[in-house]
Amino acid sequence: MSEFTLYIGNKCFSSWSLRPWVAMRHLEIPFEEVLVRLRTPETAANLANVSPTGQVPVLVHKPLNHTGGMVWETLSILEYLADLFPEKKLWPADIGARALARSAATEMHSGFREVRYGWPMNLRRPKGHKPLDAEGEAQRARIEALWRECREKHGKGGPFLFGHFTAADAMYAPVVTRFDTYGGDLAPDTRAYVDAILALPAMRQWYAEAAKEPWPEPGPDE
Ligand SMILES: N[C@@H](CCC(=O)N[C@@H](CS)C(=O)NCC(=O)O)C(=O)O
Repeated sequence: MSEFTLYIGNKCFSSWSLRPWVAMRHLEIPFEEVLVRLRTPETAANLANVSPTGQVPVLVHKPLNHTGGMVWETLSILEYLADLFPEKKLWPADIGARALARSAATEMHSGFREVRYGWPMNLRRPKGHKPLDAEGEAQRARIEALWRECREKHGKGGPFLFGHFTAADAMYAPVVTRFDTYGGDLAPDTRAYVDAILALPAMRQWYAEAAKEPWPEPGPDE
């Protein structure tokens, strides 16, 4: 039995859940997962049993007595894993790259609202270009500029934002799915980064499990 339990939502659309899940799977940190089905009349009560915020993801790590074993908020889960597993290099080693990776991850955690709402993650939705409003398009351009900056400055060693896979990639993984679903023809460097994330075996597993979920998929614009 693993020391870790990760509480997540529906794989089809729970974008926040995907972030720590893909990091843990990709980095081969063993964990058990518990899916709390979202968008049902019982969801709020079920989440209240496992999450101090009524939201997922929540990581439970039994040896962590201080908070009853719970770590919540996506970025703080990734930070906790980075502390526990320094050898997994969840943040780049170089201090400058690390600062950029943390800035990019935090910008994602606190922003890009119009992209998130205009292009909601829905892994069952057929691909097709969906324009965003002006604010959303500006945020989309900012995301691509940020990816470009990370890749140009620090991405020489591999296909990810900082070469090897980091917490910044985990934070942008659901955004990658949105670019793939709604973005239409992507700039070549954006396409290459999107394809690198989508090709991860952990991402393929998440997509496959999302496809098997027996519940009705979200509506076309959810
Ligand atoms: N700031 C939170 C956001 C988490 C969040 O919004 N989670 C959604 C699922 S993706 C949720 O639990 N929603 C509760 C619900 O749908 O009832 C984090 O970083 O983890």
